[in-house]
Amino acid sequence: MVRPLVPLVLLDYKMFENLTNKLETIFSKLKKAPSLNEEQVDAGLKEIRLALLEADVALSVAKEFIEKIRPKAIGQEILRSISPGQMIVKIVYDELVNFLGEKNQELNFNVTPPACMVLVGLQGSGKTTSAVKLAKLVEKKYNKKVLLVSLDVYRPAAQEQLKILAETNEINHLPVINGQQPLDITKRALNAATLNGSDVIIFDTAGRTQVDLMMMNEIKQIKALVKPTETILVADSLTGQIAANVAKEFDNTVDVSSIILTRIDGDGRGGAALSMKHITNKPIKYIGVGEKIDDLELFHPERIANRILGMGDVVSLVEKASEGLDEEKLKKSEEQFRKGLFTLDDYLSQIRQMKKMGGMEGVMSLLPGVNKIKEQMKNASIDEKIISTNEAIILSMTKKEREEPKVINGSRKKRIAAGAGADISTINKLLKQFKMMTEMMKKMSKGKANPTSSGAIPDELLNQLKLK
Ligand SMILES: Nc1nc2c(ncn2[C@@H]2O[C@H](COP(=O)(O)OP(=O)(O)OP(=O)(O)O)[C@@H](O)[C@H]2O)c(=O)[nH]1
Ligand SMILES: [Mg+2]
Repeated sequence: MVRPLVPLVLLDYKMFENLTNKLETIFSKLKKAPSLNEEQVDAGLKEIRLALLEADVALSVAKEFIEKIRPKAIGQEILRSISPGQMIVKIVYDELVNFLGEKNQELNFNVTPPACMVLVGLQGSGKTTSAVKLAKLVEKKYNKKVLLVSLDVYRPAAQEQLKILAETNEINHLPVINGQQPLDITKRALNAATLNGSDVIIFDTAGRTQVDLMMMNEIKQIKALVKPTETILVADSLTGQIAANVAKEFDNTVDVSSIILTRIDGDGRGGAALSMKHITNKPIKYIGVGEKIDDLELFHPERIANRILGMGDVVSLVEKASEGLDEEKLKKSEEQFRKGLFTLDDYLSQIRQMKKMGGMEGVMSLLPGVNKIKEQMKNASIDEKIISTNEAIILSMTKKEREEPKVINGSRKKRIAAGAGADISTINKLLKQFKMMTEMMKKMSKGKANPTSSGAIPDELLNQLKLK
């Protein structure tokens, strides 16, 4: 599609290093259509499936997810201001967010106090750390008195670990009695909570290197005693597929009510979240984003979806594009352009669209993998002000001048310069830039230049965009 828009000219040269890039390549070979056709959707979804697998989503989950999306994507109208590739990414993203569940899921305290919460999970998944983080959060956010209890009598010093963390962070904890077994500790905790008026008891349990029967039985017994409002599975997002299988086993055996996903600050690509949600259909309520006490955040499906697709913020770009761009105007200027009637007025409206999208910087910051272009632009010292200056210059022109820039002679330039508060040389630059653009557009419309082939802004155009 020919796009005679300044911002989109730049967008066309952006470096899509990942998914969108692949999709664009695929779509360039497919026939253009006003809405996504089956061929496009199939080709796109193939890439999406790979992206999901790369993000550690379990194969079965990825497959199922793709099958769900397919019928929704076919026939979707493609916004004129974005490409089919971006459209597919947006559809997949929305679906991912939807699928990952609601954000701001509240913890359940709905019992006569104390409300008991039991944290379970594999060894090293982050249970103890999360127990303390959660205790702090419950105190701060819900203004409740918490008692922290360690039931990990198996790993040496595990109870001591919780005690130290609790003391450091000034949270009540049940004193350790050496040799006492988990069920007895649990009973003692219930008594202590009643005595000291705790609203919530958070139980940290022992981990295992794998799910085992004894561990599960113990959890079942504890649950029977305390009737928890929450049985929270603490799962390490870095373990990807394993985490999903573990989630399933835990859920089948001890019936999990919600999930805390830890180490979201790490390199994992978040696929575990999708798998886990898919397999257990239990809400992910919080995510661990670091080792410190405050590093526990409410789960935001958008962030995980972003991470899974590794898209930078293509999605907000698409959203901004659909909000900010006037489809009718776009269509008109595209037609104009095809007829060789692209004017400075059209150019002006593009400049304004670009401004709406947050200027050059704004547009660039939304794109994934554009670091190279950002560098390129920085080195070329493109001045943000160029947008406003060009706007002022065009606004100082008469209608005729905007439609037929070639009539702009020396005296007209002087008048425009005075009106816009700009130098004649800046006006010359703008006119040259405009001329170059129209020439480039003409070439593109005749299919002589493929803007996405090089993946970079051509030097000529870049030089023209330099203000100084
Ligand atoms: N970066 C990061 N580290 C975390 C996070 N959660 C826990 N950790 C770290 O992971 C390590 C293990 O955490 P623990 O809370 O002791 O894990 P656990 O599940 O209680 O381990 P066991 O009791 O041995 O089963 C610690 O070094 C924590 O600081 C997180 O969200 N991000
Ligand atoms: Mg522990």
